[in-house]
Amino acid sequence: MITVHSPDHVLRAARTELAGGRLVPPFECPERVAFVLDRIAAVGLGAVVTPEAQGLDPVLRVHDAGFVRFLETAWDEWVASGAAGEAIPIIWPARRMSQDRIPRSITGRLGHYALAAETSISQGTWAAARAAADVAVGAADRVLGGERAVFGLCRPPGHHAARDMFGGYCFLNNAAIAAQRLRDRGLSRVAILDVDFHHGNGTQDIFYDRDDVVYLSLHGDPMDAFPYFLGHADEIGVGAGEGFNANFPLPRGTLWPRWSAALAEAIGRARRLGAEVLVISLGVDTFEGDPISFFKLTSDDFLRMGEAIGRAGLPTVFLMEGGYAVAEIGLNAVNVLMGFESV
Ligand code: Q9C
Ligand code: ZN
Repeated sequence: MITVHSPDHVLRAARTELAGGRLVPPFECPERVAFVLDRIAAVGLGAVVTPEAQGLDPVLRVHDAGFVRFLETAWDEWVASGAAGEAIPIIWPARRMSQDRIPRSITGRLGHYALAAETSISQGTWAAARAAADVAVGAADRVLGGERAVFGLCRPPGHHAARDMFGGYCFLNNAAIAAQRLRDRGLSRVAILDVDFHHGNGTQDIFYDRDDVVYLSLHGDPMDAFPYFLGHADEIGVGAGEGFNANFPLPRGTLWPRWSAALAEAIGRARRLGAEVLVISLGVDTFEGDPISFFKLTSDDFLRMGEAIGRAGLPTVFLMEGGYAVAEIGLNAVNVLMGFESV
């Protein structure tokens, strides 16, 4: 399997994440990709190629132009405002506050465009986020060109990024950008299958009223897990999109038997809805050793996950999302790809 990868991911190297009332080194760090590349080389998965630069057109197909402009300029404005640390939002347009007037101040705009406070904007964040979008498009284009499956080693991840919001370590929604690319280049129905531990609130948001991109997600029950305010089983889509969104919230301590039963249901749904291609939001933070999640999948379970996805028999774009047990992320992510290839 070909891997698409951009060395520019290292430009996202924030020093701070707000966690437990402290500023700590971010869980979402550049070493994650280094471990995945090491494992790809160790098992001889296949060639690693650099993506073509795409410009912003594929990004603007799914993201708000004002939001994209904000991401582009936020760091420079933050520095110009005299702040010493990284850019972290401190206030939001919460209930009964105006949602539609976008403040002039960088602090006000951070609150307008953020959905969470753990994710600081740092120097280089925008360049890395753009490179991850190029990776997603590069992977989609290779599947359009006839590859059975391609791995886009995206970093930073994307599935929490909504049309006009960043957070949860995500800035641009790589999976949504890839799915839209597949639609724009001729496929009629795309299914995004999100196996990251967290619900992909951003992806759901982007496609919630559409029937041409199905969103299916297995994740920690939002009553107990980030992003807390989306990802319930009764969120089924709206308007033309009704019936084209399916959430499978699962409890603390979920093991392979229960997780894989939900996976089988999700894959069955994708097939019945007529998906021609799968985009997999491949987070491996479902691993038993993940420091911020609460499922209990083993490294061997990731092989079985890949096999189950392979048995769907559809062209597949894998895109990296989360996974914070850094020493095991390569083993776990590449196990999914090897399981897929074994089918
Ligand atoms: N103190 C992805 O997996 N909350 N994002 C973490 C840890 C944010 C995860 C709390 C989790 C975001 C792509
Ligand atoms: Zn995650």
